[in-house]
Amino acid sequence: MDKNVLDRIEIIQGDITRLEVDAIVNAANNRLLGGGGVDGAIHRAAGPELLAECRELGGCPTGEARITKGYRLPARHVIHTVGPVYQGRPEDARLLAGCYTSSLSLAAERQLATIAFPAISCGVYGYPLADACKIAIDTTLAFLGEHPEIQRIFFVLFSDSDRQTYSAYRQRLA
Ligand code: AR6
Repeated sequence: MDKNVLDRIEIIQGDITRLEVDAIVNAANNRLLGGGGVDGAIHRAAGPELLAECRELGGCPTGEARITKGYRLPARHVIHTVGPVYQGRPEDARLLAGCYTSSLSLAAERQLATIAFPAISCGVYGYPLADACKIAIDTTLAFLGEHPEIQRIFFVLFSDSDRQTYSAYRQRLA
């Protein structure tokens, strides 16, 4: 693995709504009108202006992403992506990888240099964390290799055990 690329990803434990980055990624649903989990936390912290902008977007297909402003968040933008509900199909992995690629493509288009991801689909949507972690990191590393303008990706895990799973996988690649 190219060390420079691996050095551009950082794995941390914490609340993604607190991060001062160019964009945080939201694990949303197809309607993009808020919900529980990280989606609820982001809408609460961003304020009602976020929901108002989301209403204009008219939803988002699974595996794709849309971008809004960050409003009252420390992050400048929110990239809303919709992960698959885990059903153990090969399609799930393709859709989850699509969430990372679509989100990173939007960031690159807008020249955003620092982006933070939660563990998309790993809460209510039931994706096994160890499988999702490989997809998240492998897809992101491949994208970073082709996009030197993206400086830093943060993977923000809510629990310490989830952080350890991500850190262990990253270590295997070093
Ligand atoms: N910061 C970082 N990670 C968080 C935070 C936070 N503040 N809060 C939760 N997590 P989930 P999904 C972690 O369920 O599985 C919503 O209702 C959490 O521990 O938020 O993609 C949407 O509207 C888990 O590891 O998202 C959709 O309907 C991860 O974020 C549905 O849930 C994702 O858990 C999407 O489900």
